[in-house]
Amino acid sequence: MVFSEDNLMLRQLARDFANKELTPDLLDQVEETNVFPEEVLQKMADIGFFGIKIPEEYGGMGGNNMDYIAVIEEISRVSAVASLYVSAPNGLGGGPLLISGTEAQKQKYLPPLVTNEKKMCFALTEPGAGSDASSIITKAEDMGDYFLLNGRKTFITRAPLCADAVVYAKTKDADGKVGVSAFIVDMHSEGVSTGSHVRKMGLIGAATSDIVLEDVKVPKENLLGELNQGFKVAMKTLDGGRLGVAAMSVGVAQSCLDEAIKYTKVRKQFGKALADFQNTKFTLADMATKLQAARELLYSAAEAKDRGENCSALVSMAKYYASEICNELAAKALQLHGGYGYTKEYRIERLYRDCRVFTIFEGTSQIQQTVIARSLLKD
Ligand code: COS
Repeated sequence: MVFSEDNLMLRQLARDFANKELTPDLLDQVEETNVFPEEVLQKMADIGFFGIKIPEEYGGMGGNNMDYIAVIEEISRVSAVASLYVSAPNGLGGGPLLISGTEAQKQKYLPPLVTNEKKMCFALTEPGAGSDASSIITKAEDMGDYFLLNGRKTFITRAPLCADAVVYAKTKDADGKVGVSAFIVDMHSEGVSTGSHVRKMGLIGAATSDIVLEDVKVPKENLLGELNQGFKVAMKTLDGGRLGVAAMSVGVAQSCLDEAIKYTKVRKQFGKALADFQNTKFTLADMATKLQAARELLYSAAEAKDRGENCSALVSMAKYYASEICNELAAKALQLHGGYGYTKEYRIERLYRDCRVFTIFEGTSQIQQTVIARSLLKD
């Protein structure tokens, strides 16, 4: 793997930022309050992390996927929840605009995402449409001057914090993926509400909620992409998003390994450090090997995406493998901590909770397997 000098500098910048600014005290406070302080988010935006993949003409860095995953990996190594705020404008938030926005839409919506003036979320999932994303029933009726949206989106990360949402809705009375369109919905419009925050197991500090749409009038110019072609935009956006989750998984998995090494070197039982037991050595070696394999897979998927290849299956492999081994490493690292790992005194407890969703959100492991298998079996 060859990294450009710019890429290495950006990685170092992200590592230094995470080590300096994302302090244990701050992260404890985030867990206690379920709020990520705006001033820290603003610092991330000021450095440019919210616009890594956004072209320079819209205020971003104009970087590539390798740049993006380097930053996500380094931030998530210290705080998975902080990395969600970096991934959103570069991934599920800004992604649909970059893929299918008009020039006017890009000019209006992308610069405020980069500066953190506004946040945007991705609203596809519904109570009855999770993995089966094409079975959404939120409706958008063409009323002549505007679209009228009705429906409910669920598990929308950062919804309560967002100024706008990209909402997927049916614009045609047809089954499945046919007739899905994307809309930019102003979250302050009449008829939009978010309901109460979901009480989650991990990633505390990035509020998640439903988005309820009751007779919401959406201006015609807020149709994103072509009418009835929204499903493909969602899938393309998820390719980018899944790469981000793979990077988060590698970052958190690295942290699990770091914690396991640190703890087993100092914890003594039966007269010697845990690290001196062969079982521990074998476990650490196994963890490091799987982590390295996940990292190589992540980098090759990002490189393929940067070359403009059709790499949905490779991205799914990276997301599938990295998120699964991240959970495995978290469980093994916690086991090595024994009873202490089950307490909030040790970082591993939070890492274990935070990464649990990596095999679930932006497509479960089983959805990634489906995407991979389809690419193997297609004629
Ligand atoms: N890039 C571009 N186009 C894509 C694509 C991709 N990655 N994936 C699918 N498409 C296109 C297909 O080519 C197809 O186009 P045509 O109708 O022109 O043939 C269309 O999109 C529909 O694709 P497909 O037939 O594969 O749709 P399915 O309904 O079978 O669904 C899965 C496919 C299951 C993979 C999809 O529903 C999915 O990813 N589900 C999980 C959703 C998810 O990740 N939710 C998390 C939300 S964000 S936290």
